[in-house]
Amino acid sequence: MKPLLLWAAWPLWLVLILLLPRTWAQDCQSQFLHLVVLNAPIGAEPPWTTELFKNVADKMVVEVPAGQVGSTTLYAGIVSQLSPSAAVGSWQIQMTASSGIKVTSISLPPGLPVWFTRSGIPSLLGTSGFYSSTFLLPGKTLPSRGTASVLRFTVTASAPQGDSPISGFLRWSDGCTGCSSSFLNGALVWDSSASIGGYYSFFCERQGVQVTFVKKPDLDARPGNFIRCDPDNDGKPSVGELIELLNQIFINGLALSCRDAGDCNGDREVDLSDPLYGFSYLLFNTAPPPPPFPGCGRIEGVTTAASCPAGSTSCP
Ligand SMILES: [Ca+2]
Ligand SMILES: [Ca+2]
Repeated sequence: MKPLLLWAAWPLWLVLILLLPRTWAQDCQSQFLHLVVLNAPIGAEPPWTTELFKNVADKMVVEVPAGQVGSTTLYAGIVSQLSPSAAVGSWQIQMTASSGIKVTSISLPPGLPVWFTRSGIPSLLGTSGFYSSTFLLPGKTLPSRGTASVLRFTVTASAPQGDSPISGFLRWSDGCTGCSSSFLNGALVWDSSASIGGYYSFFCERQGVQVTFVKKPDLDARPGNFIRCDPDNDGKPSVGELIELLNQIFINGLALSCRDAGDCNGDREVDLSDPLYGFSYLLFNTAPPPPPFPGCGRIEGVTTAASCPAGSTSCP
């Protein structure tokens, strides 16, 4: 390819460059500091490092009863565990919540280090994100090998829970409110021995956390287990209950607690053919009912809570 053609193909090169892995964000081993998202608060006393990383999360799934608005609590933690010289004097975080979730509160967890104070007001709460800054008390630094959870925030679903999952991404934002120069995703640390360039350093960080609210399974909506051709649910078929099934079909109307148990031939209907199928099996030893028979069970995708509610039979 001639040099001229190479230059003409610059849009292709640009795309390739943009697709290169962003290794800087994952290269945690070379960083002094980490900003992590925790799914649980951790203790107030050192050593914290092991517990911090045990609780690190990059995605959370929260079950929510139908109709309620989902909510969960996350913790931001700063870890300075890789270098004994990585002391932190103050820090600042910007976060943005994508649509689907919103941040509804931000606070310092109670009972955690007394050397924190907060300066700066949480703002822009909601899907547009928020800004907060936290400073250590004068003369204090974080321990050089890990620290406690430092910020607690509540993430709430943007709508009541329905059948569909509600998902959003909480991420550390681009840019810096009040900074004279822009910086990439990150929390900001300054007045710190971990600073790079004398002013601030970037965290080796989780880019954020995916929070997904899903409908909590309704236990009453589960299908039950049953034995086919056992319409009275006593564990086995009998002539007497098949006569009763005939009565229901022709005279009284079906009154089966588990409709599937009356479907002796397994064609998903309960009609005259079912007691006849059962009589034939019991009296003339013809083919047995299809599964679930003679033990308990259900047919996935066929048995439903409507056709055989949980607890409607003697089956476990
Ligand atoms: Ca029976
Ligand atoms: Ca049938």
